[in-house]
This record gives sequence, structure tokens and C-alpha cells, in this order.
Amino acid sequence: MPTKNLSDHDPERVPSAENMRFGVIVSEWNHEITSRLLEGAVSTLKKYGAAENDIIINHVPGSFELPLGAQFIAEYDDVDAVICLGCVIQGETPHFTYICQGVTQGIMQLNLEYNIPFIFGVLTTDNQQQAVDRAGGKLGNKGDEAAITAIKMAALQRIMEK
Ligand code: DLZ
Repeated sequence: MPTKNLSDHDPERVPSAENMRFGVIVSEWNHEITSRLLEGAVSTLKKYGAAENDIIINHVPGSFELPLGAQFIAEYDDVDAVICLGCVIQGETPHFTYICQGVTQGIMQLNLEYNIPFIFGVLTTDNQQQAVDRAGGKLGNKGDEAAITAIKMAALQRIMEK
């Protein structure tokens, strides 16, 4: 079965992002990949109506720091959703496993503790090529997927709170 292209989505099923405010927290580790995830996420948010001023971008050193960076945005800004962008590539040691566990559980915990969505836009790959393919390459851009998810979840939150 072919792998899904991460940028594929039905535009008709994406709510407007007008008047929504988004935090984006980006890992500096594997910058050549995460900068492309950021480009994808920002362009997709804007495509669906988010204003430039309503996209708050901050960086952290590595993916392990994404949950706390995301929490800072949620605490100190008034955002509808926070998108977490990172890339963890398998190396020779078990470090990969520990970082992936930490960032995954950290982001999940934030989702359940705050009343806003925190989006898991983290690539966890076996090698550099798999990451390139998913950061604007032949399998789309995980940043696009994360932005679409953020808009959908922020819209759901607004519907539910009425
Ligand atoms: C240390 C480390 C390693 C080996 N690999 C990655 C990686 O592939 N992707 C990533 O985002 N971060 C990596 N890091 C850095 C950790 O996320 C973290 O910044 C440090 O362990 C300091 O807490």
C-alpha cells in the first residue's frame, strides 16, 4: 500500500482560520528539515485565513524541549492552538527512543491538561532521506498536516464551547 502524502487533504473539510491565533514551536535540531516543516505549516495556516500577526513562532534547541516551549506559549500568549515541529532521526544509540518517548508523552500531556490543542508535528524517521521525503519532498510536508490539524481542532474547540 502506498504511503500517504502528508499534504493531501480535502480543502472543503478545512474550516476558516480567520481570527484564529496559533503558536508554532520549532526544534533547531535537524534545522534543514524543521525549517521546511515551518514553511509548510505557516503557508498552510495563511492559506486558510490566519493573519501573519496571529502566527507566533518560537524555537527550542531540540525536540525534547518542544513540550515545555509549547507550554510557555500557552501560558504567556492567548493562542487557539500550538503546533510543535521537530525531527528525530534514528542514530547509533537508544537516544532516539528516549527523545521520541519524551516529546510524545509531553505533548499528549499538554493536550489533556490545557483546553487547547497541541499538535504533534514531529517526524520520527529511520534516516535523513525519510525525513527529506516528509518535509516538502515526495511524501508531502508534515508541517502542512500539522497546520490542518491545528485549524480543525481549534474550530472544534470553538464549536464545543458555545
Ligand atoms: C541529543 C539529540 C539527538 C542525538 N538527536 C536529536 C534528534 O534527532 N532530533 C532532535 O530534535 N533532537 C535531538 N537531540 C537533542 C534533544 O532533543 C535535546 O535537545 C537534548 O537532549 C537536550 O535536552
